[in-house]
Amino acid sequence: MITLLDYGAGNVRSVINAIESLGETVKTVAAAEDIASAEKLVFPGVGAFGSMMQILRAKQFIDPLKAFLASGRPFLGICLGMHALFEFGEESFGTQGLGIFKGEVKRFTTDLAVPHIGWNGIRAHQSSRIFNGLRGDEKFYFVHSYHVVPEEKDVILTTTNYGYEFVSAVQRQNIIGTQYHPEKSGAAGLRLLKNFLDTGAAPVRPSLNLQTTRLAKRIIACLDVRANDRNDLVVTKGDQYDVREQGEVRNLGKPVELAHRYYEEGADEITFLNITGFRDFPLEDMPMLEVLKQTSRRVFVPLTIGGGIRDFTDAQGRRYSALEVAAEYFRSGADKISIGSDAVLVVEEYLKTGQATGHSAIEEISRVYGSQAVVISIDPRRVYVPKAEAVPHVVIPTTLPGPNGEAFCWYQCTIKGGREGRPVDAVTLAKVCEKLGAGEILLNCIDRDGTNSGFDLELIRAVKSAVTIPVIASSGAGCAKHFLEVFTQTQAESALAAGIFHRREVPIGAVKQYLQGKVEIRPNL
Ligand code: 1PR
Repeated sequence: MITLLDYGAGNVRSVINAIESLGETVKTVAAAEDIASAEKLVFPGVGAFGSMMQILRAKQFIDPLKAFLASGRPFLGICLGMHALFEFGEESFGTQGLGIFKGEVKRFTTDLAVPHIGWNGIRAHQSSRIFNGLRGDEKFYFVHSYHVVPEEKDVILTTTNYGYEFVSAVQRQNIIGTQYHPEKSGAAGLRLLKNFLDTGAAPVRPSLNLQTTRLAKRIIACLDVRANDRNDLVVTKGDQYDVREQGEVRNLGKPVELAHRYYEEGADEITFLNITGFRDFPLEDMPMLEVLKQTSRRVFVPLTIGGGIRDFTDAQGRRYSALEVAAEYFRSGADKISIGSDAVLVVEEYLKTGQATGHSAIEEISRVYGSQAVVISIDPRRVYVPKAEAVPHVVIPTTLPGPNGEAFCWYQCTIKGGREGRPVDAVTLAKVCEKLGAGEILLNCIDRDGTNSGFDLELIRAVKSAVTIPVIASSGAGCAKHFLEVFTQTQAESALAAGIFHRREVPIGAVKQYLQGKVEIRPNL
């Protein structure tokens, strides 16, 4: 029996799922006595340091936690759960932590994008049972803006490089803390969790002790999901967003099964897009929530879900906010949500006044769940113009001239799955969304979607150079070489594909094999 400290600040479902997948049962802490009687305690902290400590105090968990930590029983703190072990958190003006380890928690001071998001390596500084069976070049999933700075060097278990070397795990006897999320780190993460639970295992040090670690470029599998004409929920795929073939919605498989296949093949993340979400309301479309719940029980990499995230009033006049819709997705197992159509309308409103309302879906969801949890999915279409001043939008010169020899183009944002063009360009949209609190851009391209002709590098460069948040290049992947192109000829942090994976033309493993040694990636197992 593993006891899990959930203090009610966020989604701990994925940690429970990961532990249960190892054949263990999980009991969540309901009262202080549950901490006192725990055999092994896992503490996956979520949110901000100050509010975490405040809730722990209000629930009178501090003393039982300190008593547990002094007892020598096994403790694993994940992310903020590790931060809690230290004396002070800079994030909340010097809020006091549990003070088990001397030192503090500081914000990253680097020119690189913060939060540090994605798969990075670990360098071992001491032996530990958690390294059993790990090679040493595995990567783990990080998502954080703060890191610990221990005063006592002997507690440092691993370090990781992001602009500089920071402490990514600590251990003293049976107290272990990791900055990375084992529950989202695929097979290596599950192994690490299993090692933590296996208290009898001997401490080892991974054979390969890397001198420096690097953040990997991510390969993402995307599943466009909708009900077909027989009302079965299927993964479909369009050609330039047209998903019908001879009148029928293309059926490329079942969502949960396909997601699991991609997880096993080495996808670094999985994205589900509920492509009819703009007209069906997701909270009435329960199958999608069920897909997410089932997937998160078997897939241990980050999951993103998009489609229908907006304010909505149902037939009975009950109003739901976009935040409520997102909350339901998070509760069902999503790590990030993606906003499409609504983001375009929010940006149009913003551009009228140049003022944020503070109440848009982007602002509200990022305020509660953090910017790293808010992705903006852009569906742009290329519009050719003869000269740069032709339209009041961001226009770029193109090396692929238009039908009348036009040497310039702009990228018009669309809503409702490409059905309606709007007077906003993709570069401006990305910039404003970043300002409003979005943490990542999923950059599709209707012209390239389903064509296998390669990513639109001009579009990706234009958007990437306008924002500091990570950009996921999407649409057009036809072979492994296209991934190399996008990673070497643009600054995109991730690349997403759908058709080539669904049709088994190019497996994810083959893409990674091709990239190995050319681009930093999370290696195949
Ligand atoms: O507008 O917030 O309800 O969200 C709806 C979401 O559904 C948006 O993210 C939008 O991109 C997506 N969507 C709507 N209609 C379609 C369609 O295809 N008819 N899917 C659609 C867009 C997603 C792409 C695709 C890549 C890679 N397709 O991400 O996966 O282009 O494809 P490829 O590798 O085969 O070229 P809202």
